[in-house]
Amino acid sequence: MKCLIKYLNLYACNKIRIITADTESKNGTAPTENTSAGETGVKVNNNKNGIRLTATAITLHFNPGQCKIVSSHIIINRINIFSSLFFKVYLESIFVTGTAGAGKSLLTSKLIQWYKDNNFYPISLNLDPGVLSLPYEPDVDVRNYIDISKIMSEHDLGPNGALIMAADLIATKLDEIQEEVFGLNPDFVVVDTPGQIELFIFRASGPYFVSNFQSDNKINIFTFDGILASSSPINFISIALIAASVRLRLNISQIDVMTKRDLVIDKLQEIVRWSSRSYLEDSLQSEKNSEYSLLSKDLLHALSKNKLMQNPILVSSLTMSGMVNLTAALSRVLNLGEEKAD
Ligand SMILES: Nc1nc2c(ncn2[C@@H]2O[C@H](COP(=O)(O)OP(=O)(O)OP(=O)(O)O)[C@@H](O)[C@H]2O)c(=O)[nH]1
Ligand SMILES: [Mg+2]
Repeated sequence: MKCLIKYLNLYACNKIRIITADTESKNGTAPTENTSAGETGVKVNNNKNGIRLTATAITLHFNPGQCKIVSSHIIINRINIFSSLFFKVYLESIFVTGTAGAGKSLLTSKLIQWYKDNNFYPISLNLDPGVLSLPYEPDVDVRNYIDISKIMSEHDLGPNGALIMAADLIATKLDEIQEEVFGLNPDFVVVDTPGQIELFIFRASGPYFVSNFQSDNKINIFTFDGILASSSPINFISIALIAASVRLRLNISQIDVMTKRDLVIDKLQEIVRWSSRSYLEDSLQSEKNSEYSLLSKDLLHALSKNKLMQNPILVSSLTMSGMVNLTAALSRVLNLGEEKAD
């Protein structure tokens, strides 16, 4: 065992050095030997996958003239003994989908934060080639492989054409992205998907990526935009229809989430009541437009009959309310470990 730990220590230190060098050269701050110092420590932990080593690297950069530390950073990497010995990678993936502006990216960042706070090692993967700014720093970023402005100029396309082409190209970058994810060896990866849901879900590339991404477990969180979904029962049913289409297209386990809980506090009671089918049907009945009302009731009936209707978990990425319910539901599907109490 001692020998094994010694070998893994070396393996972990080497791996962390590669990650440090990579991060620094990407940031354009690769220091020379005499202006930097670092230390790597390795700790042994037990988890459900067996023994896991946590390697922590602390790097310091000096300004030699002023004898001053100009920057420092800590890199943590977890290495599973099983993955290093048998090359079996234990990886669980959480895809975050939903209509434009529903809150996918903010939820991705808060999920990463929540899991880090609870001693997991999650990483974020941004799959939106067109996004300009994100509320988190992605660990793996599709924009490093697909450049929208280059596509526009090289193929003489407008922004929409370039986005369609970029969405189609995502599948061709699967191997490189997968390798980058494996290189970080996370407990799980949270995947933030493109805003234009029709480009990701209804074209071939997105479902291809999801089904061919190598992972022990996969789940999709479908986000209902809380403001749109709560504005009327008909809107709620319309978004539930999109959620059902996504479930059929991706063909993996799905949890439905209603975002922006903090912005619909005054409607919470009503939304919760919609989880009762008969109450929702009564609410649809009282809609002014009787044609829409009838159609919505038929759709609700079809969704319920085929078990395609879920009660979405209400979550606020701003206040974090509902996050425990969401992570507990994820735990049940992914078996990530003990659930935390509220
Ligand atoms: N108050 C509040 N605002 C939220 C919440 N979730 C998202 N937002 C806001 O809603 C807007 C859209 O959020 P994003 O996370 O960018 O949504 P998205 O689905 O990633 O958007 P696209 O990728 O462009 O489709 C931002 O201004 C967020 O700050 C929430 O739970 N509460
Ligand atoms: Mg986004």
